[in-house]
Amino acid sequence: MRQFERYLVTSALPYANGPLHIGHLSGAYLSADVYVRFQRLMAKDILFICGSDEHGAAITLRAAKEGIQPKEIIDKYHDLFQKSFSGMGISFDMYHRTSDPLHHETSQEFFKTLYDKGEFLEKESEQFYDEQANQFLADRYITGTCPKCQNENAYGDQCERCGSTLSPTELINPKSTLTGKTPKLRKTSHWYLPLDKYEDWLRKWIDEGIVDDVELHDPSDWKNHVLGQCKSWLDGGLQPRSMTRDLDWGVDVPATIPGSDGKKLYVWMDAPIGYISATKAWAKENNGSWEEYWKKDDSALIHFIGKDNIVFHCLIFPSILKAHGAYVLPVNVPANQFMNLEGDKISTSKNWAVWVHEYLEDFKDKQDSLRYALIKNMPEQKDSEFTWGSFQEANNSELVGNLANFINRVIVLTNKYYDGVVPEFDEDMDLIGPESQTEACYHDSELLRLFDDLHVLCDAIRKYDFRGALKVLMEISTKGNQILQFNEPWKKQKELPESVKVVMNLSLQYVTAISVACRPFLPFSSDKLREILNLEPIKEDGEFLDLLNDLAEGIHPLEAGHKIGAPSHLFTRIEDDVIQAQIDKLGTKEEEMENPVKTEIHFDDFLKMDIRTAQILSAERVPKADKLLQLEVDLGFEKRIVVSGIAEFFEPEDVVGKHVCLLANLAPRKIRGVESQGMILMAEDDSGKLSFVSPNDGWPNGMTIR
Ligand code: B3M
Ligand code: ZN
Repeated sequence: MRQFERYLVTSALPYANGPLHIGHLSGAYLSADVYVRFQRLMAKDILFICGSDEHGAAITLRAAKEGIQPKEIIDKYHDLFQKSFSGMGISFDMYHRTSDPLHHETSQEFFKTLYDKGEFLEKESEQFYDEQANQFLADRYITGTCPKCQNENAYGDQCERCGSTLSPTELINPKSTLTGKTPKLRKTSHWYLPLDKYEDWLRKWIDEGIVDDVELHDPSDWKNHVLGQCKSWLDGGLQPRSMTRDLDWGVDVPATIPGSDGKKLYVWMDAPIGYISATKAWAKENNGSWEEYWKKDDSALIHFIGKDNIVFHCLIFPSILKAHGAYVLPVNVPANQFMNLEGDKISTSKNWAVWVHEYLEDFKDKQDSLRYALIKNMPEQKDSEFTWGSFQEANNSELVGNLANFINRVIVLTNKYYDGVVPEFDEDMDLIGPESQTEACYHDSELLRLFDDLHVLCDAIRKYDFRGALKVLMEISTKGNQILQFNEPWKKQKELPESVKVVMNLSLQYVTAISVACRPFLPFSSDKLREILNLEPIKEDGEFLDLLNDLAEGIHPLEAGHKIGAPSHLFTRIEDDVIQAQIDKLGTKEEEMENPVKTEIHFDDFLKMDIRTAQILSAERVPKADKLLQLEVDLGFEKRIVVSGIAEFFEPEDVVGKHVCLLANLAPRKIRGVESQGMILMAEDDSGKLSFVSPNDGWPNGMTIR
C-alpha cells in the first residue's frame, strides 16, 4: 500500500430536501466516521469534510409545490442535518453548505477554468419549455406516461414503477408539473463535458490505478461492486454530459462567459466541488492549508458514498478534476450498497424509514446502540437489512450481555477486592485456568494475544471492512469474559488471592484497551468508559498507536496503583414495548390530517347542490333542545323555516340579520317537531367551534353560490 502524509475524507453531501434516515447513516456517514476516528487514533493527519447539497431540481420542485422559497427548505434541513449528525457523533472537521458564497466562487472558478481550457463542447438541443411558467423544465419537472410500463406518473428522467431511465422526450403525453400544461420543445444551448474523450485514461485509472504512467492506487484495494459499476459504464461507452441547466436556482454560469444568461451549473458539477469549498472553509477557520490536501500527491483523497453516486465520484468528478489540472484523484471510493428496512426498501414518501432525528428523541443516550447495529450490518458488499428485532438483539445480547457485562464485572470486582486500585501481581505466576486447560497461561502472553487481535482490527478498518473490525472488537470482549469465566475470581479470591490479582490486572488491561479500540465505533461509550476507568478522555490524537506501542514493549496500558472510578452501566436493555412502538410507527404519516379530504366527487355531484345567499330574519330557541335554534330565513324569492344546531355558540339575538349561505334543495325533515327546509352552511374548527360562512353585506338574497 502507498504511504500517505495526509488524508482527506469526504462523505456525500446530503440533499437538503428531507430528513436523514438510517440508510444515509449506514451508507456514507458512519463508515467514514469509523475510518476517520481510527486514523486520528493512529496519529494520522486527516480531515473529514461534508456539507449540505442545496441545489438541484428536487429542492426547487419541492419549494414550488409548497409555495415557499428554496432558501426556507435548505435552511430547515441544513439545520436538521447538523443536529442529526452531531447527535449521532459523526465527527466532521467541517460541515459546509453549497449555498455559501465561497462555494459559488469555487465552483465558478472551476467552470471558468474548464471553459478557458476549451474542455467543454457547446451544443444546442431541444428541451421542454413551459410557456405559461416561462421556463425550461428540468427532467424532474415533467411527468407523463412511461413508454415501457404505461405508468402515468413517470418522471422525465425515470419511471419509479418499472425503474427505467428515461429522457423527457420519451414520455407519452408529457405535462409540466408547474402548470399541468403540455410543454413545448424549444432550442437551448449548454456546455458538455466530453466524457467519451476521457474514456481511455479513465479505463486505465480504474483498471490499473495508473494515470500518465504514474501508479496512483492499487485497484485491488477497491471494492468489487464499485469496480464492476465503473467498468460497466465504461463498457457501455461514455457520452458527453451537459454541465449546465436552464434553472433559476443554483450556481450561475460565470457572467464573463458569453451566453451565460439564465444558465446554472448542473448540480452534479457543483456538488462534488463542494468538497473543495468545504476544505477551504475549514482552512479559513483553522489557519490551515486546503491545497495540501487537494494538490499534493502524498495526500489520499477518499470518498465515502452510497452506490447510487458511484458514477459521479468515479468517472465524472475525476474527469472534472483532471480536466482542471493540479488536483489529486481519489485513491479509493469505498461506496456502500443500500440498507433495507423490515423487508422493504426505505421510502421517504411511504414513511418507511427510521429517521435519525426521531431516533435521537426516542432513544436518548443510545446513539451507540444504533451505531453498533448499523455498523454490524453495514451494506459494505451487498444490500443489507435493518430490523428493529435485530437492533434489540444486538443491544441486549451483544452490547449489554457481552461488552457491558464484561466491563461491569471487572469494575465491580476491582472496587470490591482492591478498593478500586489496580493490583500489582507476581509476573511469574500463571493464570488459574480451568481444569481442562493444559498449557500454562501467563499475563504477558495474554497481552500479546490482545496485541495481535488489535492488529487484526486495525487492518480490517484500513481495508474498509468495518463489520469485520467490529466483530474483532466484540471477540476481544468475549475473550475478556472467558478469562473471568475460566478463572472465576469470585470463587478463588479467598484461597488464591495472588492468582486473582493476575486475573484482575489482566482483565483491567483488556478493559483499558477496549476503551481505545471501541472509540471509532462507539465514541459515546468510549467517553463513559474512560470516566469509569478514571482515565483522560480520548482526544483522538494517536491513542491507539500509543496503545499498540505500549503492548509491543510490554508496558501495561493501565498501571498498577491507578485508582479507577465507580461502576456504571455502559449499555442498558431495550424492552419489547419500546421496539414494538417503533415498528408500529413505520409506514404511518406523522402529520396525517385528522380531518382528511373526502373521496373525490365529480362536478355533476357538486352541481346537484343548490346553495343560495340568504338572511336570518328571526331566531328562537327550540324548547328542550340545548343545541337548536329555529330560524326564519329570507331567500329573496321566499321565506323558509330552518332548524340549525348552532345554539351552543350563538344566542338568538346574535344571529338576527346575519347574511348566510343556505343549502336550499336539501330534502325537508322534521327536527323536534319542526320541519326544517334547508341547511345553513357553517365552518367548524378543530375544537368543534362554529362560525358563519357569510356573503358580504349588501349582496342580495337568493343568489346562487358555486
Ligand atoms: N446530494 C446525492 C445524494 O444524496 C447527492 C450527493 C452529492 S455528493 C457530491 O444521493
Ligand atoms: Zn415504467
